[in-house]
Formats: sequence, structure tokens, C-alpha cells
Amino acid sequence: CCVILVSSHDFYRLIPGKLGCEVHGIDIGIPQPETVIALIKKDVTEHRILIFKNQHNISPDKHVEISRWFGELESSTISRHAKSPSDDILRVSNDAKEGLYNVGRKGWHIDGSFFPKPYSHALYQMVHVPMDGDTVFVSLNDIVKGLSEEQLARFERLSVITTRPNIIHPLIYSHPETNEKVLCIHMGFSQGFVWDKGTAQERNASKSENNDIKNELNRQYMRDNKKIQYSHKWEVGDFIITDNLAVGHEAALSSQFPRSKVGLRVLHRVTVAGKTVPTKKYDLPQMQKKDEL
Ligand SMILES: O=C(O)CCC(=O)C(=O)O
Ligand SMILES: [Fe+2]
Repeated sequence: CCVILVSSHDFYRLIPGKLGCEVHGIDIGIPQPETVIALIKKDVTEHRILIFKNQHNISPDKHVEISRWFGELESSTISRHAKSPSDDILRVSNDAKEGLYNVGRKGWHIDGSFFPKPYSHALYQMVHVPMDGDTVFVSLNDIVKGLSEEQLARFERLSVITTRPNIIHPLIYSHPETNEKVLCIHMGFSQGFVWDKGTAQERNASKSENNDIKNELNRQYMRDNKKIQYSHKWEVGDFIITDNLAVGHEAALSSQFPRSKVGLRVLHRVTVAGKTVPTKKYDLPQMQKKDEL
């Protein structure tokens, strides 16, 4: 539909893909000057996903070190598998002896949505690449942009009840860096929705409303025959950095296929602590705040 122009240097070439960019020419496993780190950080925000190709120098320690470019790590909820090389690395696998089994299969999600400040970034390395077992990503702003006017108006009124007591986020809010409208939800782990939170009309959605909303949302992630999705087929040497607040993701069904069929799949993930509470930086029409009454 359009030509995307990106800034590129010989040592750092961005190639736009369906969602995000592939990055060629740079070896981020070797020390990088501050200017390059700043460029990478800017590009992750701008393109949402950077897929660094041919990375063969990223040890687990280096993975953790690169993740710190983006801020403090948040690893408190990581259940450490016996084979995980670090407290900061979530190690997932299609073989329970090698890593945590069945991670990322409970529905479309951002990571850490149950925190007051959901993770800002996630950094993924497939340390054993299977023959099948994609990670699938969707731009959350694309989802919002594809809603009908009526749906958008209705979804703007919703907040999501997470798995943690009193952690409730607006379903739609302003991304802290880009101000684009994005979703804050784990489709599999949210307990339900609240209408018009903080207003005189506040009420919990009914059971059937909760189901309907979830179905309606799920259809958005599948929209246009899944054309909205980017399914990443992992290649040896891929290292992915995502703006966790800008993209939803899910492990493909094939990520759980047995080792005997698709080979061993082992993914390392490091997550960066969020810096902001999801907030709408715009007013909704016809909303009366409780304290104005
Ligand atoms: O296994 C995958 O492809 C992704 C799993 C996931 O959702 C995660 O690690 O956050
Ligand atoms: Fe995830």
C-alpha cells in the first residue's frame, strides 16, 4: 500500500516487514556505542518490533545486558526453570525438561498486564530453533484503528480486571511514547470488564457481556482472515526486541508440537519494568466524573 522510508546506515540496515523491521549488518552481541543504543531504542518505539538477524554473539548474560539498555528489569514473576541460565530469563520450551511448557498459549496478550505498570519491552532469543513454532504479533494500534466508530466508543468505556487484586487498566489508552491508542489486555487471564470506571455510571460487566466483549475482541486479532497478524518464523540467529505495549502476541499452536515432530524449541525472554500506568491522554465525551456530582 505504501513505501515506508526508514533511516539506515551501512552498519545498521532496517528492512521493513509486515510488522516491524528486520535489522541487518549489526552485531548487537558486541559492545555498542551510546549513539547506536539510542538509535535502536528509538527504532523499537518507531517500528514496534525489531528482528535482529544473524546474532551469534548473544550469551544469556549479554541478553540480560542488552535488555538493561531499556531500563530496569522486572523478573519478579518469572518462575525459573532448572535450565534457565538466569533469574532474569524466562525459559520456555516444547519439552518440559528443557523449559516451561505451554507459555503464551492462553490468548492474545501483552506481557505483564497485571502489573500497575506493564512491561515496556520484551527481548526474545530462540536458543533452539524448531522446524515449526512461530510467535505471532499484532499491532495494537492497528486493532484500535480497525474498530467501527460504535465499537470504539463502547470499548473506550471499558476497563480490564486483571488477575491481581485492584489492578484494573483501561482497555484502550495512550501509548506512553507514541500516544497512539493501544490495548492493555491479556485475553486469557483477564477476569472481566468494568464499564465507565471512575464515573457515576461505573458497573461491572455481566457474565454474558464479558463473554461477548472477549469474543468481539478476539475477532479483531483475527481480522481480515488474520491479515492483521505477523507470524514470525524463527531462524537461527534471530533476536527480537518488541515494544511490549505496542504489540499483542501469542505463541502459535505449533509452538507446543512435540520435540519428536518439530525438534527442540527453547525461547529465552527478558522483560523490562514498565515506567507508566496505562492512562488515556484524551477526554471521553459525556463522561461525568464521580467527584463532579
Ligand atoms: O513461545 C512464544 O513464542 C511466546 C511465548 C510468550 O508469550 C512469552 O514468552 O511471553
Ligand atoms: Fe507473552
